[in-house]
Amino acid sequence: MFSKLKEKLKNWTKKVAKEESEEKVIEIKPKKKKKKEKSEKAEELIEDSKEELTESLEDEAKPQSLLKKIGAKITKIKITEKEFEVYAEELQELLLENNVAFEVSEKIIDELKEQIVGKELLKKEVEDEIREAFKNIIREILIEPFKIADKIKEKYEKTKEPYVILFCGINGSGKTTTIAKIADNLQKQGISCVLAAADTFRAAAIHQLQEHGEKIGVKVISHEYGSDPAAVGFDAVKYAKKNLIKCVLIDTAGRMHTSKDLMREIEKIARVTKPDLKIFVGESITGNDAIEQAKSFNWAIGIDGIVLTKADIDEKGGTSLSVGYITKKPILYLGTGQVYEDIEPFNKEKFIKKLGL
Ligand SMILES: Nc1nc2c(ncn2[C@@H]2O[C@H](COP(=O)(O)OP(=O)(O)OP(=O)(O)O)[C@@H](O)[C@H]2O)c(=O)[nH]1
Ligand SMILES: [Mg+2]
Repeated sequence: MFSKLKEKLKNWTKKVAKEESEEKVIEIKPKKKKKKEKSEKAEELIEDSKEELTESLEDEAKPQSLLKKIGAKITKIKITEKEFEVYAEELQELLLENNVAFEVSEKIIDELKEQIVGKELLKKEVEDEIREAFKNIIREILIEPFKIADKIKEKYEKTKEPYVILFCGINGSGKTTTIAKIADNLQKQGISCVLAAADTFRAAAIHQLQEHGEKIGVKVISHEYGSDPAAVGFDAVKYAKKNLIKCVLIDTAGRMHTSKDLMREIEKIARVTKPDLKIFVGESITGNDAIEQAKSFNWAIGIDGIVLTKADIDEKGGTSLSVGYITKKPILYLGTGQVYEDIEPFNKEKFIKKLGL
């Protein structure tokens, strides 16, 4: 991820450090003794030499004074706005290439500028300082995810009611697979689940969910193809309440975020099933498209969290940064493959580590 970032940072710091004009060399030299006038009296000379002897003995006892004698050189530099602009341009290009949205890249650069420009830094520390500042900005941008299992348990303990999760996203983003992965994971933690086959539109969609249900041992509530998806969700919630099942996961048909009719339909599903959590499922490889989709679904039903799938085939990584920042919603999971275990709770520090800085 962001594989060239480290390299670019190194090249740039080398360039900046070479700029003699901006360099400030602080040279600490030993304190010079004032020359005595020839005309000074002999007694004065004797007194002086006594004084010098005591001073030099004292100096030797202090390591700092030893440094003074050597005349240590400490090189410091200050990065000017002009120098930063050169770096900023290269950095922005790199961020955009790695699926970071323009708006997010601007935010990163502005923050970095504030933290770096005009600050007096030790030459050897420049690279580390920029690297640390960059990591801290990313840390701030990413929203801390919560654990779904905790939310489910919390609700169940308080109300004995099921926790309802509605999944939405465009066609083929990985909704059905993600639902099966999450349900499997929850069941393994002792949290009972039921699935709602509310994609009554796409041929074989109900069958696909039923197959997953059989494999992971989870009941699937379904109606006929072409029936009202909101009614399927409603029935699944009813079933869960009756059978004291802790979590309902509602699968929905893939829909383009630009289709008004289909967005109205998901609004209805949300109205009828009253989900506790609305999850947008997007592909991490799509970059700016995923951001536009997340924005539209958020506008239509108000999403609470995000799952980014296909992270296993995404070499860029910027989508997580951008979708999270723009929607101000946490990334809850990353889909990392096609089998049930291929799902990872999103971890900010792990993400930062992957940046390779
Ligand atoms: N590599 C990889 N493939 C994935 C991941 N998640 C899902 N897929 C694959 O993506 C394809 C589509 O997945 P589905 O779960 O059917 O997607 P969907 O959003 O339900 O699709 P529609 O119902 O048609 O809108 C399948 O081939 C999945 O195996 C992932 O994290 N990594
Ligand atoms: Mg599906």
